Amino acid sequence: MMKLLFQWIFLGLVLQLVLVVSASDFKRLNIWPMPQSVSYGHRTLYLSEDFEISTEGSKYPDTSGILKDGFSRLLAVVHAAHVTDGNVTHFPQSLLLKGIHVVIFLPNDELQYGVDESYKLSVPSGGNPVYAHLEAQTVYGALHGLETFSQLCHFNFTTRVIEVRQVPWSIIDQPRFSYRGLLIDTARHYQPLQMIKKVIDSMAYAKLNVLHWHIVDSQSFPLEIPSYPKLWDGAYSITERYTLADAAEIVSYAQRLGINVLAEIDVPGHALSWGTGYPSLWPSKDCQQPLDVSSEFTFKVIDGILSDFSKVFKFKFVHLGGDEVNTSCWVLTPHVRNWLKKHGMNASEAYQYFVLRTQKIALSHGYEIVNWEETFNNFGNKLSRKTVVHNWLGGGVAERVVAAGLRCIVSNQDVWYLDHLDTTWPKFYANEPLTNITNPKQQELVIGGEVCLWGEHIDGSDIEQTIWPRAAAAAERLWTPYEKLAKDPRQVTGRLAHFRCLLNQRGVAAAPLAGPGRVAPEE
Ligand code: CP6
Repeated sequence: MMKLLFQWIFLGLVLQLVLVVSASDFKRLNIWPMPQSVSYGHRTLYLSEDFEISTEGSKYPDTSGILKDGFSRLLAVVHAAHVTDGNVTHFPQSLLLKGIHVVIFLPNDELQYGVDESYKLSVPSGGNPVYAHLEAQTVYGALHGLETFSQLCHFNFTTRVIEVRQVPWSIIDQPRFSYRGLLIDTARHYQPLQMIKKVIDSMAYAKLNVLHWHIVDSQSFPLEIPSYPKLWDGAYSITERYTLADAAEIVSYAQRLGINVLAEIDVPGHALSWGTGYPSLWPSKDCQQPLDVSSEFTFKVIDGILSDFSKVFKFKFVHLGGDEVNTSCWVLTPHVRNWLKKHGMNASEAYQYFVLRTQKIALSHGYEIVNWEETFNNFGNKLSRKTVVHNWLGGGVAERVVAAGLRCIVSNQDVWYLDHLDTTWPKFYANEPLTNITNPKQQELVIGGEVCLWGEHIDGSDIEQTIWPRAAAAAERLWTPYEKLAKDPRQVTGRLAHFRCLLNQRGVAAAPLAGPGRVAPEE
């Protein structure tokens, strides 16, 4: 009889535990993007006032201070929301989280495409002293782990200290795609250096890892190019410019957060501003783009730009554009028309010649190449095998690109263009890069995706609320294993709303999930 009673009590306890865990599943598992695997309990620990990082046993020397800075940022963000004026000393030692023990297995901090970003994070439910444990192959995996840890921390308004609830935690995580990008456009509107850095900070919160910097375009040329110093005569003004040192600062700032910078020159179609300083780059004074295909000087300038780029932009890819090329200027300008005739080319062959010659220049500077999809659509079989084709014109091209054995980045304008204000976050969430691609070898060629914020209508005053929270929806699509993604985006509304509040608390002007042009998923 007693035995039966105990059995019932035991069963009751187990049931209760299961219920607590499953009931809190939706409400309280507020990590964004969702990790590959998560388990947690129902106890609480309190962050010690001298919460510290320990790196004992780590192979990584952190000579450049990347991990140390990552830990400082962790402390800053968990303390950002409120003044933690509570006193933790009355809690038993066994409930005080003393620090986080970080073990990194690789000694170097080279950041490149495909770097190992995995990590394992555990927070025990007690001990003496109590330490969280973080293991990663690289310091960049460790930074992701610190970000996840920061999202487990909550301010308690009664005790006024920071808690880690739901311990013990055990999290194993790694990204689904290696390329998780955000495009910003500093040619249509200049963005101050500080704003670009702020965008980079916010990308790290969502575990995005490539800043695609569409630096220059037809409207302006803000970047200094020492080889051809008059190019930035095409800047909007004397102040709306970046020195090459500014660009190097952006690259180094991003790298320290695990983010690569993909620099773009969009040739030959989106380059009118280049001719402000060097008018001979235009076919003529009154027909100013695309760049003059008939002139050797055009390719010299491209070579100079990519040579200067290679000193600063260390990502293995450079973006060479190649989209929206209207060749009518080439046909209408007498000296270009004569050149075409002499070389037996029609305008579309000249477009191909331009793109392929530019690819060779980029390869000679050690870069692999990204090109917008028109290049593939027009002469895909001629592109260098080191080309990644960047989709934008809608769905469907990725299947053809990977079937042709080339790599692809997905940025379908119907669902991943942030400047389209009427595209709602559930659409961002639901866009699946591997749609209709079932062959595993072909799936591997889709290296990831990118959300694009074109700058025609965006400047420093509204860039953050136009990026967030919608970019975060795409960030989960690109990070989280397919099986763990919500089939219906409405299931993640609460968790995404929580993440956007977190962004607000960290000083990022992320917009509400509902509002003008951002319709709530319930509607
Ligand atoms: N600028 C450049 C743009 C766009 C592209 N390239 C663009 C085109 C259509 C839409 C949005 C952006 N503004 N250089 C296309 C890749 Cl809808």
